[in-house]
Amino acid sequence: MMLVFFVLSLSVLSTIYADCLPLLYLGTDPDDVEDDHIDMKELYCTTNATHITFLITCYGEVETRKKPPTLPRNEFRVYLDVVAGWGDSRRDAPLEGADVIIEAHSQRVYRWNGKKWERKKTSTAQVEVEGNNITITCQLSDIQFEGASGDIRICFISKLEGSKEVQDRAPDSGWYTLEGGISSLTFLEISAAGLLGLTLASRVRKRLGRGLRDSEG
Ligand SMILES: [Ca+2]
Ligand SMILES: [Ca+2]
Repeated sequence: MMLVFFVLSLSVLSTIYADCLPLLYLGTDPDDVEDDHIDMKELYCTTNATHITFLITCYGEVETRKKPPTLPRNEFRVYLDVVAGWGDSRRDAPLEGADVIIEAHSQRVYRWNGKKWERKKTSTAQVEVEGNNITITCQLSDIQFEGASGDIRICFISKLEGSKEVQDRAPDSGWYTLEGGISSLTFLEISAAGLLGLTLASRVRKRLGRGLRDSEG
């Protein structure tokens, strides 16, 4: 058993060494929208010491604007619930409890100020579209990271350009959860830098143990 863990830990380490940004799989969303180019399929997230990146994969090729920069023509938003007990709690809020919105199509970042959504003018998300994928990167400081304690909840929404109606939501209900928040991921990366390999191995062991228990239970 120990040997298996050791080998697995090594392979995890080498994967992380390779690019220093382990992609964390958040989930798959069904083929539930007629327009494949705004139909979200797989959602990922990754982070390093300073930035967080989201990856949206769609069922079809993402349509882009004609003029540079290459941004999605239709609307893609990432909703984050970073600070527990704070956020948009209006009755008609599309996502109750959200406190940050990142827009892929406009590169804008909004924060909930207690009453309404306020654009953070100093923040610009870096957005890249390639085939079926959209990557959205922003600084950790832009997403109220300093206020984060515990889990971070993430939800993605897509709309046709200018449409009032949401065409796709991923997940279909609830949120994806980044367990332990960003600090746990950042910690993973620091570990991968070779400072705390053993600690990482033990974390992987714990995680695997939990996975095994979950699959048994
Ligand atoms: Ca979908
Ligand atoms: Ca969906």
